[in-house]
Amino acid sequence: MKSFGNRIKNLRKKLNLTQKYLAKELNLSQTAIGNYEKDIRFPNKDVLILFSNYFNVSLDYLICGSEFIYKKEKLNFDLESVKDLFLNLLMVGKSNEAYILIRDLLKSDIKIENIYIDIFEYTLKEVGRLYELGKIEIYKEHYISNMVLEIISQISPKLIDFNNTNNKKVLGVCAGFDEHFIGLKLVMNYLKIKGLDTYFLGTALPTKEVLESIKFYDAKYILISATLKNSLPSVTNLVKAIIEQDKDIKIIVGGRVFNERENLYKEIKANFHSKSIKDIFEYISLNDIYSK
Ligand code: B12
Repeated sequence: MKSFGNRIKNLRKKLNLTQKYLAKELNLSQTAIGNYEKDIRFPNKDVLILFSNYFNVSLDYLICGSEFIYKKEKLNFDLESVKDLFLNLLMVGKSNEAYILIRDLLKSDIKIENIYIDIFEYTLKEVGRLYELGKIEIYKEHYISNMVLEIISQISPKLIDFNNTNNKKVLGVCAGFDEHFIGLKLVMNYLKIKGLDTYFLGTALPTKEVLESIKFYDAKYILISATLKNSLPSVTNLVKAIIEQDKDIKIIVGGRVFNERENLYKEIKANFHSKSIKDIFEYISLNDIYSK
């Protein structure tokens, strides 16, 4: 039978929380959480109640590992309806409610990676589509894009699991003066959830700085994003400079410019391109089986 420490650790991992984050939420020290999880110490009654309320599990389950795990009915969500609810809340300016919805989802069975793909990615793309069709005002597109970014950063402490990094270092940068960084940020955060060591460098970075950052962070992969058509020369030059400095690094390109022309990435000598966030992770995990 699993120990008390195992049960606490599993409950924490299920919510994608770090020990540090949980300690802060419960006003305990990170060392105390670590000691409970390793069964070095056993909590007193008050701390047991704290765990029981926080994870919504019975004391019976915590102490004896009994069958009846959840105290109250578990939160149940249907992703299809939730994604539209999230978008609609943002459409009418209710960002607090949208945030609370995501916080509740994090306590359900839905995986955080699905929240990224089915809710955040869906919302941003839908807003972009509606904007291009002239069906929503520019201020709404700006507001919603910014709120999604804010919600992503509010939940991001839960993403970092220091025990889960596999040391594949991945840099991400936008091409030239392209300010469309949301797509790349989404990709980078997803990779972070999957345990990769990510470094998001943002926009408008001179080539020399990108090259230095590759050495400094000892990057094995670099992701370059380009949305504007006139960003292509910058990506081409950057890819060339990177290959001259480091033949082993894998260069992955993406964004609208590459989505519109399937084999463009090969023409500029990058190793890989995909529109799908999951494919990018798969490529990195399996290393080069898709490339060339
Ligand atoms: C939001 C937005 C903005 C925001 C950007 C906010 C930000 N910080 O990112 C702001 C307001 C800054 C902006 C500015 C401009 N924009 Co704008 N913008 C958009 C809009 C509405 C949505 C883009 C978006 O966020 N999509 C959602 C994300 C999730 O999708 P994505 O970027 O494609 O990313 C996905 C994939 O492509 C992939 N991906 C992305 N990057 C990478 C990288 C790698 C390595 C990989 C593997 C994958 C990958 O993963 C993502 C996940 O799904 C689009 C319209 C649209 N439908 O796209 C116009 C659009 C891109 N913008 C456009 C234009 C013209 C501009 C401006 C010139 C407008 C102006 N006159 O000022 C400026 C340019 C500023 C600059 N120097 O870059 C045009 C581009 C036309 C073109 N092809 O050149 C578009 C298409 C609108 C249009 N039809 O006119 N914009």
